[in-house]
Amino acid sequence: FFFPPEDTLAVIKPDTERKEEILEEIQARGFTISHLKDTVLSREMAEEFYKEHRDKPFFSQLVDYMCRGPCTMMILTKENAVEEWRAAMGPTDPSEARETAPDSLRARFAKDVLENAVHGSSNTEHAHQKIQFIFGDIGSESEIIDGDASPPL
Ligand code: DGI
Repeated sequence: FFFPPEDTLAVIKPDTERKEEILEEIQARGFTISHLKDTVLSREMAEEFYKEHRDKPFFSQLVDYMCRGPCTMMILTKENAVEEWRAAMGPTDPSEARETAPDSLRARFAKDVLENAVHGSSNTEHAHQKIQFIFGDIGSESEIIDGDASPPL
């Protein structure tokens, strides 16, 4: 199969030890780090970022964790990046990751199911949304502009 290059949003979550090793791993696995910035999320931003989980029992813990310190926000680019970054991270819970995907980043670097070191978008639609949310206009730089469009009267 041929996969065109695509972008995904990846995050190294607060208090992740061995961040440098994770950055090296990302490159060793063939991802290009197209953009990178460290951001401390406000509570409001963390709530928006994880709004899909608003009704989960762990939501407030998750928000606390995500705004506890700087997150390293990245746009990763690679063929099939969304799926490949999910595979590189491994399962949400590191105890499961150590069983089923011992080479994955969560198997190696996550503390527990909540403090699991890394985030990655689960599909291309989320990837576009979250890249826009975190990086703003950078996320739309490859959008095709309709040159024939006339301004509304
Ligand atoms: O896409 P993932 O990050 O692998 O997993 P997800 O979208 O289901 O959950 C988002 C985050 O919420 C996850 O990275 C850590 C946290 N989380 C998920 N399931 C649990 C959890 N936290 C706790 N405390 N307990 C859970 O069962």
